[in-house]
Amino acid sequence: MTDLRFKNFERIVFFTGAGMSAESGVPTYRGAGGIWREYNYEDYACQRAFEANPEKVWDFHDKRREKVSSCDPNRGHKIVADIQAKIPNTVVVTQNIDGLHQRAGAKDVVELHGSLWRVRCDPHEVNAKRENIVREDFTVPMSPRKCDCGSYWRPDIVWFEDQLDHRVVRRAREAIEECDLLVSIGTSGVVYPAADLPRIAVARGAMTVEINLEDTQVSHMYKHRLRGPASEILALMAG
Ligand code: BV8
Repeated sequence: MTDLRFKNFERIVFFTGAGMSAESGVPTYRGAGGIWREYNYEDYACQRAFEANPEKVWDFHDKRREKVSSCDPNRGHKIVADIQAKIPNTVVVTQNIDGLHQRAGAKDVVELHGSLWRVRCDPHEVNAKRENIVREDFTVPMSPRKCDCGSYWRPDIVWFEDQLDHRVVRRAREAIEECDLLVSIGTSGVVYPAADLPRIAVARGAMTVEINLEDTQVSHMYKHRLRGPASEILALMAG
């Protein structure tokens, strides 16, 4: 039986999804009570919807800010941060926008889909020079909704049909190319290009583990599939 405990590895990548934050009370996307079951992303979480009705899109994201700010990192988040502190070449690559990895103490988290706690002003023009300003913002509700240039701040989130930031994707690729263990935690693996990234670790012959409550569309590609709540399985691997 392969000993999957973290202490046997030197370059670990944690690849996380909404299931990582489920035990903190943050709703997932597709599971029971999932966001996309209640809200159609085409009305609340895409560039078209934002241009058509920025107030409505901000009302939706303020609800998410309220919810996430009422949640705390769970034991799983803390174990991931703790392992990163103990095994320096540990990188957290997340699809989550909730910032709970960082609140648990994880450093340099690679946020593939952006963050609920960052805003940007794309059309920001100073003296006809376009400059995209991006800044952290932890106000709940988000205020003021408009930048001093008069445009609406936009959540710095990668919505569907948005391109991912190529610099962020490169950081994720580099970490996964070098890892000797990739642990996928709480993701259904249905959204691309994120769902493709763990394949790099498989191709490199790294040890690959999928932690999830149930089988997913991508379970077949993992050497080990550990079933149960993320925090419990992580505690076993941290033993
Ligand atoms: C793009 C931020 C170029 C937003 C998100 C190739 C094939 C098919 C389609 C495409 C393709 N390439 C591109 C596409 C289109 C699209 C896509 O992938 N569509 C899918 C639905 C088929 N991709 C895009 O649009 C991407 N951009 O490609 O740009 C382009 C441009 C124009 C036209 C085409 C292409 C951008 C995608 C990013 C979207 N943003 N999030 C927001 O939050 O508002 S995606 C969002 O869903 C998450 O970030 C995550 O990435 C994804 C999946 O969610 P999960 O995190 O996995 O959560 P889910 O609820 O699904 O699952 C939870 C899992 O946890 C379950 O398995 C459950 O069992 C488990 N679990 C629950 N509790 C626990 C647990 N496990 C353990 N313990 C527990 N306690």
